[in-house]
Amino acid sequence: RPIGVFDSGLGGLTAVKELMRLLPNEHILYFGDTGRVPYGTRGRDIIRHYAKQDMNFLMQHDVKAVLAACGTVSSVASDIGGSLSVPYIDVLRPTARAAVNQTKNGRIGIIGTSATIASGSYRREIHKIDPNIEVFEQACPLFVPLVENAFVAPQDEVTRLVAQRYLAAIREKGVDTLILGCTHYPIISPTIRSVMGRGVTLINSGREAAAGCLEILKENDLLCGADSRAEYQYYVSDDTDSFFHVAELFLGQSVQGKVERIDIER
Ligand code: DGN
Repeated sequence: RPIGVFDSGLGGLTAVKELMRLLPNEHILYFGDTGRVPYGTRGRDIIRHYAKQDMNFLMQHDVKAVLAACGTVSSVASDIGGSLSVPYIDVLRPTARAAVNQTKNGRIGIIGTSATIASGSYRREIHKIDPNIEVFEQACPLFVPLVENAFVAPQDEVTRLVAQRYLAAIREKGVDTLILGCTHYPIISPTIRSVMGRGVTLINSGREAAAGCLEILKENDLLCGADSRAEYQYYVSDDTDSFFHVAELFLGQSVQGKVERIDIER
């Protein structure tokens, strides 16, 4: 049975990429809600409604675990996995833990969608682990559309200018660790890194979520055997063309013949 991963669009591929690396024998079934992206600028009820539909879609495909590879869903719909018959993992706890382990000066920056930052979710997770950490937050709502529209090259001037504008305040705070709290953001991490400077470690929420997923699968004895040959299948809710380009660029492998469009509202 596959691991089910979902996100509002391309962002969850940052978790998929890491799952492929950590668990090369596992089947992965991905759903990117490209027809309804972005989630991060919408209200709580809509985000919860979409997230439940996404989760149900994965469950219909008999997945053995669900990974909500989306900071926004993790932040405003943290309870939706409670009723599932399979393990449900989100990005918050593993990402907060990685950031707290990483920081030396106790100053952590968090960037995410507007909904994620307004929810205070990462701040709470960090303070559960260490209440003395100073946290600085910034919503970066233009990053998701930039990624979805393939403005992802490290030399892209538009993305760089947007990053400079968003990150200026957080840079001044002297953080040594920055949480990329939206799973889309690691796709433009070269730009974010060059704006933040070398002294700042970026924490990739997609990657940390994948590591969290590995832990849970192990605990529940759900890992495939070494003789299993991984298969990958991607579903999207809008045209597949726009997905191909960034997906292949980012994953470094072909997704031809593996992407199917579905109607999530059905
Ligand atoms: N990848 C989603 C997240 O991690 O928040 C992006 C949400 C959105 O659609 N803006």
